[in-house]
Amino acid sequence: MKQMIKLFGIKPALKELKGITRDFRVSWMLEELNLNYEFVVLDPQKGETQTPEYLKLNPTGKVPTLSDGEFSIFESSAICSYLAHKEKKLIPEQETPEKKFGLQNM
Ligand SMILES: N[C@@H](CCC(=O)N[C@@H](CS)C(=O)NCC(=O)O)C(=O)O
Repeated sequence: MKQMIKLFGIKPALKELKGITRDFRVSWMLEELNLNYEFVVLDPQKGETQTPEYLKLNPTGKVPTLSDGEFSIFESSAICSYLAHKEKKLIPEQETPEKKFGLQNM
C-alpha cells in the first residue's frame, strides 16, 4: 500500500501568521500537484518541534518537514523541488531558462 505523504507544519502562535509560515509553500505545492497528504500540526510553543522523534526528521527543529514513506526531507524549497521532480510536473526536466527561473523562485 502506498504510504501517505505527511507534511509537518506549525500551529501559528498568532492568528496573523496563519498562511505565511513556510509550511504554506509546501501545502500550496501539494495542492497544485493534487496529492493527498496529511498535515501534522506541531506546536513549537509546547516543544513539539524539539522532540527526539521530530529532530530525527529535521535536525533544525523547524517546519516544514515532509515525509514520504521512509524518505523525509526538510527546507521548504528543497521539498518543493523534490515534489516537482518526483511528479515530473511544474518544473521542466530539461535545463532551460524556465527551469532556472522556477528553481530560483521556489
Ligand atoms: N529555511 C527554512 C526556514 C524554516 C523556518 O524558519 N520555519 C519557521 C516557520 S516559517 C519555524 O519553524 N518556526 C518555529 C520555530 O522556530 O520554532 C525553510 O524554508 O524551510
